[in-house]
Amino acid sequence: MLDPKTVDAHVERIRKQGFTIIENAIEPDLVAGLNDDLLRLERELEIKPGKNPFEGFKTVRIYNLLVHGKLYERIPVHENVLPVVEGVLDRGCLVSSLSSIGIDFDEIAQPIHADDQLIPIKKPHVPTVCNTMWALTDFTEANGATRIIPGSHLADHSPEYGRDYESIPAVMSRGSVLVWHGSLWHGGGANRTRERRVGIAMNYCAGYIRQQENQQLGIPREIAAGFCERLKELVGYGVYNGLIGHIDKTSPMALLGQREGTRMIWDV
Ligand SMILES: O=C(O)CCC(=O)C(=O)O
Ligand SMILES: [Fe+2]
Repeated sequence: MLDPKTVDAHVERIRKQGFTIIENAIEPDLVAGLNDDLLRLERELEIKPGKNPFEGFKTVRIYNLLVHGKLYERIPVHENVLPVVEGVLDRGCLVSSLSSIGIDFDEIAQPIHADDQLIPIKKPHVPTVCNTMWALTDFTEANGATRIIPGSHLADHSPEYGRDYESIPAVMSRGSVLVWHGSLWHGGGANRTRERRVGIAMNYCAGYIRQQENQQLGIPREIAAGFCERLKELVGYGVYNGLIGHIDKTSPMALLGQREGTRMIWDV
């Protein structure tokens, strides 16, 4: 578990340069388990590579991972990553999407973009999105490590889609995690090696904006009922600041059979 000083240092780096890398954040057995299970899912769900320049033509993505087994429930709440995200957004943050991204040989670089560029608010702005990339293999310049443009989260606009920008590769070892401000300009790299670059895109957003993947409708309620309490909150069964997301003045937690403990705004 990260100590508070280390968490603060990562949050400060994200504030200043737009990103940080948490080295060796994930236990090797979890990395290995995820790698194995993603291959199982790819086979069983017959996942095929993307068919557009954004998702890639030689890139395999599996979405909505929380419906595919208990192993994936360990990702959003990970104690070496979530505190940094909470420092950037706040404790009311939400899971925005959870998917895998496997970049295969001969894939070209993804267009540089900002993950929050479809949110129409004037830039630069406070982080509304905070995304993380778990390296399940080493990330190298040659195999498609995420390309980033340090400091670009402070720009007053998003990148022009399809234009070339100078960027650096977020090189990191298997088990490390890249965390960035949603306004940072970045994109997946080109893979010139024979080995797949595997990452988990664990994306979060602020508790007051819409999640990219609809977690409450996309995850069957019986599955969500089996989540730990923090994960239930993170997928949207909590309320933000005691108000946002309520149902008839109560927390949606009640839908999961959870006894009501949330202090609502009206109780204050
Ligand atoms: O695969 C990567 O390294 C980055 C992917 C990405 O930025 C995205 O799909 O939004
Ligand atoms: Fe992205």
